[in-house]
Amino acid sequence: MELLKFLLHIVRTFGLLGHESGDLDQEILDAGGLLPDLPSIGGANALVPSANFECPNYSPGGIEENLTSCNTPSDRSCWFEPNEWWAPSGYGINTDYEFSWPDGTHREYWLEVTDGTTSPDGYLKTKAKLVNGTYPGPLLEACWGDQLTIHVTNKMTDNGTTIHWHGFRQWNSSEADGVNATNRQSQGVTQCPIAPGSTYTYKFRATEYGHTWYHSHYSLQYPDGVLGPIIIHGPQSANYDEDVGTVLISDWSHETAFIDFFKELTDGPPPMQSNLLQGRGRFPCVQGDPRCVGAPANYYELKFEKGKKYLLRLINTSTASQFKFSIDNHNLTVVSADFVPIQPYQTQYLNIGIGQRYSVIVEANPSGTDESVNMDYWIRTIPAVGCNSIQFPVVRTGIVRYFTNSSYALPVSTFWKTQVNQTAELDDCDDEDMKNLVPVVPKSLNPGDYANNYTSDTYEVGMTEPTTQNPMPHGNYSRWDIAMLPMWLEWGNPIILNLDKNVSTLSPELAIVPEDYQNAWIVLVIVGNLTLPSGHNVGKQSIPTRHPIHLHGHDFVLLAQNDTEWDTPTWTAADAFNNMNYNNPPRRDVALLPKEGYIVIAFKTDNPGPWLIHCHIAWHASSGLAMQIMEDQENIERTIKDKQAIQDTCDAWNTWNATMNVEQDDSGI
Ligand SMILES: *[C@@H]1O[C@H](CO)[C@@H](O)[C@H](O)[C@H]1NC(C)=O
Ligand SMILES: *[C@@H]1O[C@H](CO)[C@@H](O)[C@H](O)[C@H]1NC(C)=O
Ligand SMILES: *[C@@H]1O[C@H](CO)[C@@H](O)[C@H](O)[C@H]1NC(C)=O
Ligand SMILES: *[C@@H]1O[C@H](CO)[C@@H](O)[C@H](O)[C@H]1NC(C)=O
Ligand SMILES: *[C@@H]1O[C@H](CO)[C@@H](O)[C@H](O)[C@H]1NC(C)=O
Ligand SMILES: *[C@@H]1O[C@H](CO)[C@@H](O)[C@H](O)[C@H]1NC(C)=O
Ligand SMILES: *[C@@H]1O[C@H](CO)[C@@H](O)[C@H](O)[C@H]1NC(C)=O
Ligand SMILES: *[C@@H]1O[C@H](CO)[C@@H](O)[C@H](O)[C@H]1NC(C)=O
Ligand SMILES: *[C@@H]1O[C@H](CO)[C@@H](O)[C@H](O)[C@H]1NC(C)=O
Ligand SMILES: *[C@@H]1O[C@H](CO)[C@@H](O)[C@H](O)[C@H]1NC(C)=O
Ligand SMILES: *[C@@H]1O[C@H](CO)[C@@H](O)[C@H](O)[C@H]1NC(C)=O
Ligand SMILES: *[C@H]1O[C@H](CO)[C@@H](O)[C@H](O)[C@H]1NC(C)=O
Ligand SMILES: [Cu+2]
Repeated sequence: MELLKFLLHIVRTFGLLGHESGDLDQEILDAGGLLPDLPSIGGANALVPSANFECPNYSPGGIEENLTSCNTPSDRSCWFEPNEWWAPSGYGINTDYEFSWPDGTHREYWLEVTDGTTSPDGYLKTKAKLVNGTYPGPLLEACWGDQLTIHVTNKMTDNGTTIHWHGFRQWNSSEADGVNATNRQSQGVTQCPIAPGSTYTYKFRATEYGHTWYHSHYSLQYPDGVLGPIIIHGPQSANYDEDVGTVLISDWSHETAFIDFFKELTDGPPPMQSNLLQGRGRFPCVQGDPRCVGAPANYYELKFEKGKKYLLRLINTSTASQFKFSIDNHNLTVVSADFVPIQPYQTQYLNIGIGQRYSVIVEANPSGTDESVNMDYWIRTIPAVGCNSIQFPVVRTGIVRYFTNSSYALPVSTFWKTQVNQTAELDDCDDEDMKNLVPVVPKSLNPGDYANNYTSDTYEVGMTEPTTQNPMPHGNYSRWDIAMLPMWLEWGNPIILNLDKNVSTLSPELAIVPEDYQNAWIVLVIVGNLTLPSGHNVGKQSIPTRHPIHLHGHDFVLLAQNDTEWDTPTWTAADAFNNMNYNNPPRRDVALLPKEGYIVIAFKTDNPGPWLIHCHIAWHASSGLAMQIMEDQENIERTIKDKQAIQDTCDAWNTWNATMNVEQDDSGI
């Protein structure tokens, strides 16, 4: 019960910092203003898929030369028609992309990471870090099966960088996973950081399709702006007319994350100032503050034509906040979770945890339509109570307008509140219900299939607290952990260059967990450690909280997600295992570990590599809530295509650092 008090304390603190969460039709924080004639869907950041992207007839000279595209507005499930010689089953939503994908073509992209300034919410962030000078960074597009070559150049002056391609399985290409090594006593994962002035080339195949994001995995760099969306064109499980592209939902801090992190270590979660939709927010600036440069003129807008169906590709790129997404008077039909196509289901709100993605189809057919009046509707992103620290949240963050009936003024539409139990809906920050996330391509496991049983593979997410006898290394702070010790990597010496070593001889701070199996199911039980560390202070971050857990290298199956305690006399681990859903459970790459509860996930060891598993709350990952799953160690080496490039990157990093003497101040990821 004491725990509950802590939580209430936090909730109230955040409430005081911010708004009255219950009042969803509060006055808008800034004038907003009348909106002039607007550009087409998407707006300034060019996050819209190119109209003429060559997909799926994308491979002149490749095997697809002889295949016929079949992806049309009336059948989005089809990609290539069956062809007796070249693809007897064709390619489409029922293809198991873990084993089969079109040949695709080769696409090459160049990205530059720079220091910069940006003001997405009208307030200047002076120490931003940007991809190609923009926040969010440019949209990368490809087609299912394409081979991607992406050159990343570090043009910053005082940071290394690495880019992680979130959710890609990186089958046989762990060297392209973009997870650097950190510092002094420990070692990195799949590469060294790219030193200023250097370039690293990532090569991998898009065996999956859908949408995702790329982001820096160098320390706390992504909250400062190093991220952008990716679309891999492919089939969908329901039909739509237009793809309006990726929609990024995020929190935003005016301070650099490197500084915010010290607040996290010393005082608990630092406040974030704003929330953004598609890189736009509205911060209530104090007049005369020189950093107050004015909010973006327009809200993020979608222009709808009545009767059409639109595909929205939502991504939560937050640092620490949870939201609910909704559009007044419009249902959302959810068709994919992360990269995995699911049986469509309808909802009015969608909970999106950090790092998670959902594709939704919105039919331009609002409830209660009266075509004699204006048809403009708010898009809302509501920070979940108890799951955000946004000081000045703006609930109404975007607008849907109908071509024929728009007022071009701010909408007067109201929240779905007449149709739901508002109290119940707002007072949580949960994942979508597991029961709704039914993959199109079914996969099941037999309870006897797994190599490790639950007793040997349970991990407790907890907080390691320094004591007088045992001060914490790397700064005497409390740190989150999942593998007993908070992770601390060594940037200059990644694990990928140490594959000949026995894991047991490496530093425990690297948090390496060997899984030396081939084609076996590995079941991981991840539970919250409910024992508070000694010396725990009310209000500190060691309060049991929710953690969005992300695994690299695999889509995992989610066997259980429960907000009650693991392995109690009345509900033992054996009871839990007997009651899990083994029959086509949800598959994805991020799942929320409920506060004080547990998740049970499983994956098949068919992709040799050192794969990170970590909390996607940036503060927690930096603090140490991460471990490296060393999958099938003896076979990793043969999957590495260009070891020299990895070595060269390390040499450049170590040379640069020899003069800069960069201090690693966090786990490294
Ligand atoms: C396409 O089919 C033609 C006729 O069967 C064949 O000559 C050609 O090699 C095929 N193209 C590819 C890329 O396989
Ligand atoms: C990023 O910027 C570089 C340098 O201007 C340019 O060559 C490249 O095409 C840009 N990349 C994308 C994806 O727009
Ligand atoms: C990265 O750059 C920020 C300033 O932009 C600096 O505060 C931080 O110490 C640097 N950290 C590392 C590890 O390079
Ligand atoms: C990875 O390697 C395995 C075994 O060699 C092979 O069957 C599979 O097709 C490879 N995957 C990719 C994406 O190339
Ligand atoms: C940089 O090099 C110094 C020694 O020259 C070392 O102490 C430090 O850990 C290195 N920093 C990183 C981030 O590798
Ligand atoms: C993004 O994830 C964070 C952390 O789980 C969560 O607080 C936030 O509400 C999510 N955003 C949306 C739009 O769901
Ligand atoms: C939204 O979905 C609900 C439940 O499926 C349904 O009753 C309602 O008619 C739908 N409303 C619209 C506007 O489609
Ligand atoms: C609405 O939700 C609250 C909180 O969960 C609950 O106490 C209340 O009974 C619910 N009301 C209805 C009408 O379901
Ligand atoms: C399950 O774990 C126990 C204890 O670690 C071990 O003795 C047993 O062999 C394991 N069983 C299987 C099937 O792995
Ligand atoms: C759980 O937390 C307590 C207090 O911090 C700690 O003593 C204990 O070792 C933790 N257990 C595990 C399995 O991490
Ligand atoms: C969650 O755990 C409780 C016991 O703690 C159990 O009664 C319940 O069935 C579990 N829920 C699911 C969905 O497994
Ligand atoms: C990469 O190195 C930086 C610098 O220490 C560190 O902050 C970051 O956590 C590292 N990333 C990984 C994945 O090790
Ligand atoms: Cu966490």
